[in-house]
Amino acid sequence: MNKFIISVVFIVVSMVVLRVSGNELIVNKYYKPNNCEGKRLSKSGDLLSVHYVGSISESSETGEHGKVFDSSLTRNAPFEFPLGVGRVIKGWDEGMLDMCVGEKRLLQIPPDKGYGDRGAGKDIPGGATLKFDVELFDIKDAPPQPNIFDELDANGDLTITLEEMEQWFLAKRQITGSQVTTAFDSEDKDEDGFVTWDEFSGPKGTQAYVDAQTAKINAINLSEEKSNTIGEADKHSEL
Ligand SMILES: [Ca+2]
Ligand SMILES: [Ca+2]
Repeated sequence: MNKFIISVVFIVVSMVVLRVSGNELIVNKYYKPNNCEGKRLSKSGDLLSVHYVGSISESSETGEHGKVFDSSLTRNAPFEFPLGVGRVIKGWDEGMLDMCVGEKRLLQIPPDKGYGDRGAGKDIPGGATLKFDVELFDIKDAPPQPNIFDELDANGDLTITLEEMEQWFLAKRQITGSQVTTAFDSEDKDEDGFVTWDEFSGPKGTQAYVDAQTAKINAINLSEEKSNTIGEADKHSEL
């Protein structure tokens, strides 16, 4: 697998490095097909088909540098996933936007856009920076995804409380008691007692859902402010 990585690194046709700052996602667009211009580009909600090799980055603070932990090549089948809906790690959702079929990228993914402090499996320890060599094979329209976040967030305030999660599981008759608490704790990454949309790792719609929901919340707040003001005015008129 290392051979594969080394060979693609040397067949560098074009190199565009997007650096944001320090511990951020780095997207190295090292190969673009000639006919990429004007073609369909991957966007949030699309169903992507990719080949990938995942390894521990040379810049990682933990783990064995260069260690390949997963590869679709060994399975000989591209991996399919909906982009931008929280079904894969953030580094993928953000690092594979605006790609055309045939394009190849190297993603360097910091822990907070990868597997965080918990890690995953024996080869990805907590705090690991990951490197993914990805090639896009196909873009399709994704079937509509369920928005489990929205189902969980019963009062629509864009945060999930333990109580909301308990109610949801109660209705689904899936898990109860301490199992729900465990599920909740694993989602509430900053342990503040609320699961935000960013924290939630399940199917949760796209940014458009968050924007629409935020607009609703703002509208409600505004009308509450108004009725409070009217209430105040009434009080004064009584005086
Ligand atoms: Ca809520
Ligand atoms: Ca939280």
